[in-house]
Amino acid sequence: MATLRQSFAFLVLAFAFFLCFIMSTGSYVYFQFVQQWPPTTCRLSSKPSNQHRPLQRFTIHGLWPSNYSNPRKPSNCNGSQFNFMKVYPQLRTKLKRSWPDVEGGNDTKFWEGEWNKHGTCSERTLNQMQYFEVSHAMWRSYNITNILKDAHIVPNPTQRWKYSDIVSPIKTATGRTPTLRCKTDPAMPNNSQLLHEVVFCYGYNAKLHIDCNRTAGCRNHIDILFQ
Ligand SMILES: *[C@@H]1O[C@H](CO)[C@@H](O)[C@H](O)[C@H]1NC(C)=O
Ligand SMILES: *[C@@H]1O[C@H](CO)[C@@H](O)[C@H](O)[C@H]1NC(C)=O
Ligand SMILES: *[C@@H]1O[C@H](CO)[C@@H](O)[C@H](O)[C@H]1NC(C)=O
Ligand SMILES: *[C@@H]1O[C@H](CO)[C@@H](O)[C@H](O)[C@H]1NC(C)=O
Ligand SMILES: *[C@@H]1O[C@H](CO)[C@@H](O)[C@H](O)[C@H]1NC(C)=O
Ligand SMILES: *[C@H]1O[C@H](CO)[C@@H](O)[C@H](O)[C@H]1NC(C)=O
Repeated sequence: MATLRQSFAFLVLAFAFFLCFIMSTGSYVYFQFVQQWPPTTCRLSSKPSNQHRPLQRFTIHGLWPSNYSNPRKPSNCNGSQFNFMKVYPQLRTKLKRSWPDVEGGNDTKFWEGEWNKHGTCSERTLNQMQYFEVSHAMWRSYNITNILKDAHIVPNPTQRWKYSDIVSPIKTATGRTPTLRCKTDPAMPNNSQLLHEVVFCYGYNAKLHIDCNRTAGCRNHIDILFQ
């Protein structure tokens, strides 16, 4: 009996330590690599429109260490602050192509914001330089713009797509299920949503490309516009 109680206490203690460990390491389980469609970002942006760059190609929004139970967490972890010098000139040139600030025009500020909010939570896995290098490599690994184009999914003011219409060609090309995120434009009819982002998921080390679970990024049973 005493043994049983002891082992129970031990289990409780071990579990408590485990929780502390998880919390203190900025617990994330996998990465969401988020690419955005700039025209949709710009359309719903609150920043001055003279700074908008609605590029007709998918660009990086961010690489987000994520938790299944709370996809918005963790964030703003206690890591090193953004240091522009870690983004050496060659990397900067690459990021200007893959990770531009399409709504505000200050790329560095965008990178800073993403690092401070998300990158700090996975710093033990990816230091600042690796965080940006790996993100750029992920962007290069598949060209979503071209994958969709090859499936005849191109910007169009009226054509409507089902969620699966857009996911299928990406899944075929990458071998993994992405997640889509949509935005609703209040100026548009109620029954439509705009494709905004395509998410790839990666394992804890940001190496293994894995299936994403479908999340509440797009509303169910409502067609998607890609404009
Ligand atoms: C991640 O999920 C676990 C399991 O639900 C939870 O205990 C933990 O607090 C979450 N971590 C963060 C940072 O949200
Ligand atoms: C862009 O943002 C960076 C980082 O926040 C800042 O240091 C820099 O002054 C900004 N540049 C301009 C032109 O506003
Ligand atoms: C995808 O292709 C388009 C044009 O074909 C190009 O503008 C874009 O930079 C490419 N993206 C990637 C990730 O290579
Ligand atoms: C939008 O749809 C909701 C139900 O989904 C309905 O209650 C509302 O009246 C609609 N609004 C407009 C402006 O069509
Ligand atoms: C998402 O998928 C992972 C891995 O397959 C699984 O462990 C997790 O329970 C799923 N979470 C949800 C919310 O479906
Ligand atoms: C970062 O946070 C604490 C509070 O700022 C600080 O003492 C230390 O610099 C770092 N550690 C943590 C956990 O906050």
